[in-house]
This record gives sequence, C-alpha cells and structure tokens, in this order.
Amino acid sequence: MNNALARASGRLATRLRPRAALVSAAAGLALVATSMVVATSSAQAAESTLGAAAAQSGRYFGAAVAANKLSDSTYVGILNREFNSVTAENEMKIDALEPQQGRFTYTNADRIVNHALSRGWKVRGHTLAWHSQQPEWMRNMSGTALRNAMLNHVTRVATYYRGKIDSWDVVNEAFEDGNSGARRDSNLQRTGNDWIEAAFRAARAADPGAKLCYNDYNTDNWTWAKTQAVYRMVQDFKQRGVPIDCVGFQSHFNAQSAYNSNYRTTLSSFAALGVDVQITELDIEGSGTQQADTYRRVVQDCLAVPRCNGITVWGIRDSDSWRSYGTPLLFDNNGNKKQAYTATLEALNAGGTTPPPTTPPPTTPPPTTPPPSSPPPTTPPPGGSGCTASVSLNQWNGGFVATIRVTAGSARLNGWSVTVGIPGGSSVTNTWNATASGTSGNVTFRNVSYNGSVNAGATTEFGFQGTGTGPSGTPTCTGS
Ligand code: G2I
Repeated sequence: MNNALARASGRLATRLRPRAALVSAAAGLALVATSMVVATSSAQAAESTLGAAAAQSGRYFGAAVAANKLSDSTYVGILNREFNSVTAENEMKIDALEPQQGRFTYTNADRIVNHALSRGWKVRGHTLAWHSQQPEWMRNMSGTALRNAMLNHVTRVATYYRGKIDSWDVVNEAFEDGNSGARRDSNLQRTGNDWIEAAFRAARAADPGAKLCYNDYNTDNWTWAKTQAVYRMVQDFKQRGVPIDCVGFQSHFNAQSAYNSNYRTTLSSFAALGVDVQITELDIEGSGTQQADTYRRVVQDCLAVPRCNGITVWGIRDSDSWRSYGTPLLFDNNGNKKQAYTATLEALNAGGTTPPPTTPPPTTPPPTTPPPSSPPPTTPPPGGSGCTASVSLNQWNGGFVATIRVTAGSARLNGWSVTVGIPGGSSVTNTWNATASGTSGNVTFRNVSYNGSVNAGATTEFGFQGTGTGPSGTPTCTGS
C-alpha cells in the first residue's frame, strides 16, 4: 500500500464520513481487503492535500512564498502539491516594488504571482500601505508629499495587478499594541487620521474587483483593546461607506500572543459587520500534540464562520519561517509533514458543514458619498467668509492624484466648496474628504459632515484621483 492509500484507509478507520460509511456499509467488510476500491472512494470523500481539503467548503489554503525559494525543488514540490493560494512574503512590500520614487520593480513579485495564476490559485496582495518596510525615500517624507506618494503607490500597484489579486492587504498594522486602542504613530498616521480610508478608496478605484482588507496582528483575542479598536474602525468604515471588504487576522501565535478560545468570537464578530475574515499569516510556535491541537482549533474556528474564507500559513517548512526557532509551521526542515499538518488536514476534511462564502468580490465602481441633503447656501452670510484653495498634484502618464488645501480667511467657515477645472478627456474617479458634483469639466467639491467647519486662518484638505491629466488652473473656493 502506498503512502496515500495508507493515509486514506487510516482516515477511514478513525473517522467515517457519511459517504464513506455508506460505501462501507453497503459493500460489507470484504471490501476492506480490496483496498483499492475503498481507498478510492474515501479519497473522494476526504482530500489528501490542504488546498483540496479547504476547497471542499469553498475556502483556500495558502502559504507565504519567497521568490528566491522558487528554485528549491523540495519547497516548490510542497507548494505545488498542498496549496492553492499565495502571499508574497516580502516581494510586494513598498520597498520592494518602489525602491526609488516613481520607479517600480515588479520582477520578483511577478514570479510569485505568475507561479500562482498559471496554476489557477488565488493571490493575496501584501501590502499597499504600511509604516514598515518603506523605502528610504518614503521614510524621509511627511505631510502632503507623503500622503500623495502613498496614494500614488497604492494606485500604481493596484492598477498594475488589476484583475490578478483576490484580496489586497491595503493597510497593514496601523494600530498600537497594548491597552491604548490608539492608532500606531507613524509618518503615515501623521498625515492625518483619514490616511487609511484614503488608501482604501484609492485601491478600490484602481482595482474594483479585488477584495480590500485591513490586516493586523494581536487582533485575534476578542478581549484585547487592539482587537476592539480595529473592530470599531471597521464598523465605522462600513457605516460611512468606506470601501472595505475583509479583515486579515495574521494569527502569529506564541506564548506572548497565545491562541484563545474566544478566537471564533473574534472572527464571527467581525464577519457580522459585513466583511469577510481571513487568517492571513498563521504560525503557531511549539511542537507535537500541543501545536497540532492549536492548529486544529484554528481551522475549526475558521470553518465555523461562513465568512472566514481562507487560511494562509506564513511559510512552508519550519526553516522557512521568520520565527524558525519556534518551529511554528506544518512541515519540518526536511519538508516532512508534522503532526500539526495532519491535524490541519483532518480539521479541513471534517469541515464543510458551513456554507461557502457567498459574497462575490465587488465588481461595481467605488461607492460615492451621497451629496449633502440640503443645498449649500448660494449667498455668503453677512460678515463674509472667504477661503482660498491650492492644489498639489502628483501625476503620471495616464493618471493623477490631486490634494487640495482649503484655507479659511479671516472668519470661521461653516462649510466650503471648491471648483476645479478638469481638462477635457480627463475625469475624476475617486474623491476623499469631499463630495464631487461630477467627474469632468468644472467639478465642484463640497465639504463632508466632519470637515465643513474650519477656524479662521486654519486649513483642511481633501483629495481626488483621476484618469488623464490633472487640473492646471487655480481652484476657486467659496465659503459659508
Ligand atoms: O514579521 C512577520 C510578519 C508580520 N506581519 C507582516 C508581515 O509582512 C511580516 O513578515 C515578515 C517576513 O516574514 C520577514 O521575512 O516581515 C519582515 C519584515 O518585512 C521580513 O523580514 C525581512 C527582514 O527584515 C529583512 O532584513 C530581509 O531583507 O526579510 C527580508 C527578506 O528576507
């Protein structure tokens, strides 16, 4: 009996699925001796690889992949046999894709993406905006220049990969650890609290077919302040129509950040907000039965939540792990299956009781914020409330991101509108922190609820993205 048959009949003995049970009952014990027949039918009922087992309930099972290991035959052998989704471990980070500002290098990332797509697998894009792994030029930037550079990066990369990415980690790790529940301080955070939603809007405009995720670690335990803070952000995004489709739970488990039985509550609570949930960077330090049991529970928790639509482990063999000392993965250094592998496969095969996720990836254009319900006043109130507006433009061949700074005059503004001339043939595709009256010609941008009020002499910013050439004239600002 070869290995696969031995495994298959072992499974049959320990855990009969209904289909296998029927075959076995009908055929009687005699069939067990003719193991080919039994093994074949049980192999159909219980899959022998992680990807196929996950696919039974409409889920994927992925791995983080390093481009420089695609020439390692043991590594690629396991990858091709077991997985049906990949995440580039480092090759799609900002420093890898835009090492010099405006110069994009996709070679290594493409090796991973093409390896996956040519086999019909999914690709998780990781990651468009992050405080870490920024190239030198970006680390030294701040304010509007950084905001524009970030949006430009999001737009260019998501456009380049349009149609190829199942889910993008649009923003990674933006919250602080510990009890504060605050955003993590970073150069991106200092460009304004709305940087995350601006990134999501730019990503949606660039690739309307990809699911857009927020991804973080230490957000697995439902009682932790960081988990709750991310939950509130996602809830707020859903309420305000910020385009978010999924939340990634990295799930790097060890003694300091241990698996907790409330993990299922975390996954189901986020899912109840109307987003998919994905386990994006799973690894569990430990060994033997303890490690295997935790893997089993993580898989069971995902399978219990219909919108938990995929699991990715952060590497293949223990020796491939960023925490190799913790032997946290499913294959040992030689590529052999560990106890954790068997537990994972069994849990995937036992699943399928929950319906597969039904939400299709978004195919509609980005949601636009409805215009204010009351028309803006046409005459300025007594006392005058002037304002000025200036444009800062980031352009490339075929597209642009414009950031408009609105400055109040000598009186406080209660609302403002800015009219910008969009050149013929160009159009606005996406606006943040304002609502647009149209997409081409003279477009008027009006404040939204939270930024209409501007103190005398103070400023606020909004932005938009477009195809074609950006505006060239000076915008006109009207205050109320
Ligand atoms: O730190 C674990 C993960 C936490 N969540 C986000 C993930 O993107 C992150 O992955 C790790 C990679 O596994 C490491 O491989 O991210 C690290 C930092 O980006 C990666 O480490 C980097 C080293 O810092 C670099 O010095 C090295 O050149 O890996 C690079 C390539 O080996």
